[in-house]
Amino acid sequence: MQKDECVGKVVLYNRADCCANRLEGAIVRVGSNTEYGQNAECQSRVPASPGSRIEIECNLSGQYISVELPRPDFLTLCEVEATMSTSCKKPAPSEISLIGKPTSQSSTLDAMSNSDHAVDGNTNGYYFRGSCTHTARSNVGNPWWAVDMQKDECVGKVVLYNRVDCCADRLRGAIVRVGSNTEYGQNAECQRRVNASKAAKRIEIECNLSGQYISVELPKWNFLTLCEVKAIPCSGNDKRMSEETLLLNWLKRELETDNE
Ligand SMILES: [Ca+2]
Repeated sequence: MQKDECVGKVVLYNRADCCANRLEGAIVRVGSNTEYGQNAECQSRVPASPGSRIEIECNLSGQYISVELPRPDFLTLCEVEATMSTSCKKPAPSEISLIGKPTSQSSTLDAMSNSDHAVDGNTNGYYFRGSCTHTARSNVGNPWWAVDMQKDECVGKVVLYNRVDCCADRLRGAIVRVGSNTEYGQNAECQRRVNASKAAKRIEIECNLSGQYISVELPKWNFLTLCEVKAIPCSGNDKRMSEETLLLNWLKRELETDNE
């Protein structure tokens, strides 16, 4: 639409000579992300046995309207109309910006490995491109890295970008925490640790925890390198869930410990 609009309803005009069912289940989205699949879904999908004119309630703001079939099939639209509204909900931000927020780490190898390289907005995993962190050789305690978000945030997910030129396995078993204790090791653990047998290039960890600090800690001594850390906010439901999640996580960990 070339600028942000508050879209009340989207009207789809379906093919009438045949094949009307191909539009069944289609997802209409409105938002400003050019990766349209990331934009918010309207209030309903195209129903079964759609007619020739389908109205979908949206009340969403954004620059783009997209229509997507949730399966491989022909997508035909004879016309798309949008009615404007004044009652749009503000879309939730898709990321908690960590760029430029204060960071720290247990030790720093050299000038190329500063802790703020994990929040410089660059996910490049080649260490010598200078956008990754790197702790020094030290046998004092487990290595850690932390960012101060400067206010309480509900963190739905933490995304870790691992080093790719070598040494990806150093991140195995890493523990991600979110909380407001400046002794980061006291904050609640996210729902799982980085896989203990293989660490991927990009690792998503579900958290659904609130707090001012995100920290990443290795469970034993090794070099800790992070090429970027991103945080995705909780969705509304996650926020309500976070207390229960804390308890469930604790139970899960207790059970895992019993099994070991
Ligand atoms: Ca970086």
